[in-house]
Amino acid sequence: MIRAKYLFIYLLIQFVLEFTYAQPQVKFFRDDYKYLEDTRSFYKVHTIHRTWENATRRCALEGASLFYPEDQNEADVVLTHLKETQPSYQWVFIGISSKLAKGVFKTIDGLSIRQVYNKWAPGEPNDSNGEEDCVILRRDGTLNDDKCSKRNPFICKKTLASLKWNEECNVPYMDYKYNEDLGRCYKFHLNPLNWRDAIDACDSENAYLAIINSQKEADYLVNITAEAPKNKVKGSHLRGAVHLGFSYDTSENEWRTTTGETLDDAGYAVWGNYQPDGGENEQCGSMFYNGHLNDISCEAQRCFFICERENELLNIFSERFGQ
Ligand SMILES: [Ca+2]
Ligand SMILES: [Ca+2]
Ligand SMILES: [Ca+2]
Repeated sequence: MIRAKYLFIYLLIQFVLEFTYAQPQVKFFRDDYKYLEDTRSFYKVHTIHRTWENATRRCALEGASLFYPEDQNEADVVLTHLKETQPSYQWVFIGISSKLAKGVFKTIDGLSIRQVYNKWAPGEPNDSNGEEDCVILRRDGTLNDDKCSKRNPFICKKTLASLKWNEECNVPYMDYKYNEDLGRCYKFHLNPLNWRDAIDACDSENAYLAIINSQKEADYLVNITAEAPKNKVKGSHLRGAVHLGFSYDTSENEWRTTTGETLDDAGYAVWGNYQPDGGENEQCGSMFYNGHLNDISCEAQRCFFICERENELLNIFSERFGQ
């Protein structure tokens, strides 16, 4: 009887696994991107206004690119989506500029504007004061050249066709690496964020801020931290520690992982010398580059972080059958 039950579960899991791998191209990129079937692409309307350069960089960091309409259909579809989600927005920066050569408008991937959506508002582009090299798309569907240093909303785009599926980790990010011993996938993020934003960043990739469950896992995180090209990242951020998924639970008066376990129950509670030392100012969790735990500010300090993810199906499989 028991054997039959397990056989059934085994077959069920096999079926689900096969189904999963037969269709790796699920229409998912990130939680914060919306898939539009009409253009077979994912879009995210960014509500934090940025300069054109910053908007371009932001999209690249998300593994996407600054949106521009390829044709009338895409302009219509995306403007409809914009009006539904952000009714007050009058325009967005798009991925077209004449930054390289005055008056020559090109897309961020090098196409002439004449090859894509090219519907200027009357009298535009006028290069007012000789200062307008970046293009905005207005809600009425017309284009205008504007100052690149202005801060505007913008949209990032990822086409379904450009999506590569990471089979081992079951995510659309090739930079998640599978560790066979631990049965988990990890990504070292080189974009410094504060702890709360790091939580969101992992979450949007269908992962979570890494939680150390064993000495072995701590050793591995120390390794990927050592190997990450951290020195190439310029700008001011805290060096020497990476955010991890634990914080101080003020109602329980103890440190707990984001899954609600005490550090001891989670399997690793090796603090650095004199840590935790920050009191009320440091109620979130991090790891020194040597693997020892450290309390850190939840908002004030930006640093690198590691996201962790498990393929739930594979996990059930290995727990039941020890494989
Ligand atoms: Ca203009
Ligand atoms: Ca873990
Ligand atoms: Ca500390």
